[in-house]
Amino acid sequence: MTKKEFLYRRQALLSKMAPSSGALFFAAPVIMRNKDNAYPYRQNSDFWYFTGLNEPEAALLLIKITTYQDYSVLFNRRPTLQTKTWLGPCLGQDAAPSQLAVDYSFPWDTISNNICYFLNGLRIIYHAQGQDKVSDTIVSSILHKLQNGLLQHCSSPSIVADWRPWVHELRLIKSKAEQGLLREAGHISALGHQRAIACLVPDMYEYQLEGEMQYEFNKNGARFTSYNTIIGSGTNACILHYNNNTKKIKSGELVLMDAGCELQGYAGDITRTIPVNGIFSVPQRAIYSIVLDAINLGLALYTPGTTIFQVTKKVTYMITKRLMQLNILHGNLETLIEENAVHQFFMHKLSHWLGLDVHDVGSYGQNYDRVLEPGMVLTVEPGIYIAPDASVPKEYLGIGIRIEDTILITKDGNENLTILAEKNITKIETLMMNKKKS
Ligand SMILES: [Mn+2]
Repeated sequence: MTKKEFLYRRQALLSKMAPSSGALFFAAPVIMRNKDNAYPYRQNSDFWYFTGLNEPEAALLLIKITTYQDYSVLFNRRPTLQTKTWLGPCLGQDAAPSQLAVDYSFPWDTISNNICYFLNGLRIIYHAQGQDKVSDTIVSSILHKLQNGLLQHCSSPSIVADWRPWVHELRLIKSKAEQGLLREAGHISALGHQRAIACLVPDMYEYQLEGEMQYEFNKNGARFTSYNTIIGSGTNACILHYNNNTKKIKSGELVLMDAGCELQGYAGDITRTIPVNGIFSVPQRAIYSIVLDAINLGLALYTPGTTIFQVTKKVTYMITKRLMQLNILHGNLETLIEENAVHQFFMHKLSHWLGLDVHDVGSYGQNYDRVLEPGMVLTVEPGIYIAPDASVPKEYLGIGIRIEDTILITKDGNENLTILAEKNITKIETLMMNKKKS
């Protein structure tokens, strides 16, 4: 991501801000896993979007004086011998202006005192309240100081507003550079799924398959996954957010694998469901075919000008009809549609935005009627989950299948960013069979 792109993003936000205002963005805090041992650090997506700085204890302040006059201030870690020894090098104040294209940089430990002077006299402060305690505390203590005249000759902004609606609208439309990273994240995620198919054998544990994916992501330059990998074999596939990944994978089962890598902050998101012994059984194949036809319908229908609502409606109609043919749903088709009867087997949304967050920000509109535009990136992920105790013909009990791709809306349709991960029945069976031979 170039400096120019970060400057462009800040300008896009500044153009929305009122004159005499400031917007504050905070780095994510370090989160402890146990005692003095932290979780791997993940930057706050909005802070990352405007700075590209992957350090905790940092804040960006954008100030708009007038339409023609604005500047930026970064507060970041002070490079001391102590931090250098224990944490390694950090960007520091000297390098920040040239590296991150900010006008000023001050040590993080001075934020409470210094920031007052920048906010003094402004009318509005934009802040995302409730994201984390540290930033809320800093902002409220600054406002308290200013409002109560604790600093002489200083006056406080009288309005606290939220920058999220603007910023999240900006993040929804992906630039060329972002599209490139999402394409690459999709590609590497697909390589992970390819490896999983190549490694899958009966009697391995779900977490071992997870490890194979992780290895492939790492090998291709992505250090982390973009969310907790789901490897659900057998009936675990029916648990939507299953991620214990501790069960032994058995021959005859399906294994649902929902995994994606994170590349420079951008998420991959793919789900595939594979027969462990290499061949879909008749009931597995019957359900799989419905989900496969559903995703293919979704992939064909997503174009600019349509909405997630419209596409979901057509996909749901098709799934309902097909579940009736299998005697899983019965009654009158139109009534079943009206009652959304399919919801008991397909209980999540067909699509979500994807970007710096796996469930990315940006308004879906009322009832998902946001009109799709080129540059939007979203998933297509129909699923059918038949709980072990559902009232359906018994051969279908415990089958859980989801197939998920990520697409970029283009000028005349969409580009499938995860097409490399195989989902066609014959091709999956061939891949599994050739593996046995070799
Ligand atoms: Mn997803």
